[in-house]
Amino acid sequence: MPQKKRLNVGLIGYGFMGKVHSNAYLQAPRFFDLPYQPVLKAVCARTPEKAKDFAANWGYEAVESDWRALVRRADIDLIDIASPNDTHAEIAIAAAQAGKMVCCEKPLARSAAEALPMVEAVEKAGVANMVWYNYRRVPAVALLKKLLDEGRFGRIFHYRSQFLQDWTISQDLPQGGQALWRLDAAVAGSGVTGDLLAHNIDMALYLNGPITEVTAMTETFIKERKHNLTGKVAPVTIDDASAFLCRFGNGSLAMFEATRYARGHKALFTLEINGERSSATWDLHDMHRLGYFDHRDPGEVRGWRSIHVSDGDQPYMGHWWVPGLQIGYEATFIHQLADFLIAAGEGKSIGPTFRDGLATDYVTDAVLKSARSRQWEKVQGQGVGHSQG
Ligand code: SOE
Repeated sequence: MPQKKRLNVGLIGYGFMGKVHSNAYLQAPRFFDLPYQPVLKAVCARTPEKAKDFAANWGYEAVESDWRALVRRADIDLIDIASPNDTHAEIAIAAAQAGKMVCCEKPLARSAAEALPMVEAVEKAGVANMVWYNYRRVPAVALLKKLLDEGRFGRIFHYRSQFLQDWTISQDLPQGGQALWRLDAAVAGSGVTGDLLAHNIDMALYLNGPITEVTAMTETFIKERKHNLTGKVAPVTIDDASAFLCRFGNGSLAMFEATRYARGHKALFTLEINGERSSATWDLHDMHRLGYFDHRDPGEVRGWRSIHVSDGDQPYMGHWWVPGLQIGYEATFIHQLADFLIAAGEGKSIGPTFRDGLATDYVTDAVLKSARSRQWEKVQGQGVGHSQG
């Protein structure tokens, strides 16, 4: 086998996302023919003991405790940011200035204002970049994108999407600190708007194009929680639930909802799209299935098809097992990394790039603004995205 170019990865953060990304670096070259061989060079985290355990488990060669030292290392080619949202901007800008490729966990930043200099930095440096909006790479979603691009749906009238969870219902759950920083707006930027709706929005921009205006409502059901860093009970600063109506540039109307208070739902990401000729449905709990209705089918047999996207000629599936067998959540990150590295090898970039991440941040900003103003709000920065990747 010809020698592949080594790509030395420096990972920042060792939580849930650090694991998922590390797994992708290990698995992607085993299932895809990539121009690079990722090497797990160093992991960086503030707690050295935990970072050492993480490094030993995943096979990182070294541990760093200061991300600046990691970024300065000449032997690192790619910086992967899997640390909390308030750290993304500073690290990404420094990494771009040091000429590294940069992969960043979603959302790109806490606001579009914070994300914009990140986009400028990667574009000025000309470094490959991407945001880990992994759900675009579910095979059934990739098939839906292909069917839309083929024009099978005709004019689009409606788009609706939800992301439902239930893990913050208990009043006793504290906020802030490690693992629970998603409940602290100073660190996360917002609650479910930036954490969950951002996924729905990225997917919608990818499938259905730009969103022009929104009207939103948010709610914080539990107003006070103990803060892990101070030990004191403090006001809750995040939105627990967020819903909005919007208009897309293509004239379609949409409804979006995300919450962490939908008892019984753990990660129910759903979408439906209705066009003039066809409709489609998808949900993450049954992620291999694409619901598809085509009005042009002969009347006698016309009806909803449930396509089990697991055959070798369907997106990504030819790289896995034999037809009909399933893959999981982690595979979406493997697909994204494979697409990213193949494109980088050709000097190209694939979406979601930082610029695409910025487009999503503009929409989440408008949602939060509208929830405060109780008015329709225009989405700023129209035309900043969206790549087709
Ligand atoms: C929140 O619970 C969370 O882990 C998000 O942060 C992820 O982005 C989402 O994919 C699953 O839910």
